[in-house]
Amino acid sequence: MTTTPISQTEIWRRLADHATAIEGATLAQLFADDPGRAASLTVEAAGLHVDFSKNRMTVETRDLLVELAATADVAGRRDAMFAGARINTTEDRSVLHTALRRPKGDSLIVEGVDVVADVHRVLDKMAAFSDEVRRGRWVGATGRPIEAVVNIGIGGSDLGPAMAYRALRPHSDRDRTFRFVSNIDPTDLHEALVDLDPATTMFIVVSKTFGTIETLTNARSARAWLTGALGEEAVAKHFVAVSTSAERVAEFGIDTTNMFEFWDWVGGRYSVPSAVGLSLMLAIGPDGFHRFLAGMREMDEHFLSAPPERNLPMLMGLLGVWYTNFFAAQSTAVLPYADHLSRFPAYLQQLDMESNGKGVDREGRTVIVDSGPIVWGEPGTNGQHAFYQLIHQGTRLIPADFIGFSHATDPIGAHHDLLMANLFAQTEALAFGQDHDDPQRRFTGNRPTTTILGDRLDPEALGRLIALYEHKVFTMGTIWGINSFDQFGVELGKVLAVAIEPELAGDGDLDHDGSTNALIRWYRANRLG
Ligand code: G6Q
Repeated sequence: MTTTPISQTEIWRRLADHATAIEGATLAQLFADDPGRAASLTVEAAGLHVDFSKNRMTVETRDLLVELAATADVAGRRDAMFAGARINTTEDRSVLHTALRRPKGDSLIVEGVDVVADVHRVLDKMAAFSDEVRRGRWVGATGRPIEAVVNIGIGGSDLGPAMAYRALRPHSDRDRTFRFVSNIDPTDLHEALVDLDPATTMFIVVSKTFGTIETLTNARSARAWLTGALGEEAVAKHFVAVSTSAERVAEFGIDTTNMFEFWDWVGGRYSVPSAVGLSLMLAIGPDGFHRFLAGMREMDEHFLSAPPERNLPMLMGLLGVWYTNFFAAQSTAVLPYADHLSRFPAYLQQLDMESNGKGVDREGRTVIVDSGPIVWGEPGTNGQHAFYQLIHQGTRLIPADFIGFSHATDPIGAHHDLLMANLFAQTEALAFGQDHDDPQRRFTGNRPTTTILGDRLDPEALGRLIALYEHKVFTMGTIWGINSFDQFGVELGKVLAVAIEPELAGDGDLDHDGSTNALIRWYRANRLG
């Protein structure tokens, strides 16, 4: 069935008219006109307090955006995703990361298989393994317990666990060291291993396909480092794998009894709640990991059941579309006022830009309006002393999410109050600006922000935040008619370098364009010098 592109619908035209009508209204005016604005545009749900009122919207905008969601059938597609329909049409797959956090005892039969039972079989295996390692009962080849865990993976097999480990470090077992190796640049592996002892080091090789060149190259070099010290037999006690391909894991030389399975219906960038999160479970323990899953589930249930006008991921996604398509915003900033969330923006870059960075819709047509925005950010207050200048006084409109917590993770003196005072001050200044006779010193204000507050950065809160953004991205992709679950742009990169690598060490003729030929010749001439 062919659908009407969203930009040709009646509601899109009404939104365009409405955008023109409220374009001139400043946030200062909107607050003056409606004293109840902060209350009516704040949503308290799923453990979060989210203030949308400093956005360039009115209640009427919200209601029109809710109509847009209905026209794009966000709710229908959401239900289809949760039920296991093959909504990833280009790869003919279900999209079931939400099944990864369903409780034990639930059941979801997809094409004859109870996927929730499968999920818990693997979660139980992960928990048993984690307990062994954490209690020192899993010993290495020389009989010593594991003191360091090195996760080898890239993209979706790295960003989630690396971000989540950093976010939840205070909840982790501090006696053990955790490292994450992703880059093919040899310095990444070198730095990770330089002070580790092979006898007490465990490697987790994480690759959905077990065919990714960076991961396999790093894993082979790690194996050589281990076996050089402890011999070939050591692999069985020091290497485990996380993958969908038992065959390739066995081929690599890892015993499949030490393999933790996941499924092709889990996209890489959505995989941290699967076995891909094994390093996180080793760090924070099975109970901590289950709390993380419970937080995700809480947001899933909210996304499934809350009415659109109080549905956090839907509202965030709708606002994302509002700014991208009606205010020509090119980027969006995510600014966590929690240093432990320092990798959260990088994680969201993949989640959002790999999902919605597409120019063709599900039906193969060119998407004629802008789609996925550029996502960026750094923790506050650091960013304030760097790039906030451009958000305050630059020429571009950059909607920003400010994330903060009422409790400090590591309380010291008045630090946390100062941190949060900065968050509140920034959103106030961005919205209302500051007048000045000197235009250089003038802050025009009217710069939109959404403030997302939680109680404390614990496993549940991290789970809620991740699921919040997953469903935000889903909402946006659905409105644009995009398949948010494939990544052909990444796959091209996986094959291109393979052809050039042997040319670098050779001296044969080159058949690229003039620039690439010259660059390869320069490298050949200089690489051994
Ligand atoms: C994620 C992407 C991509 C992928 C990596 C690693 O959604 O598909 O980032 O996760 O390329 O792939 P493997 O896990 O197969 O090694």
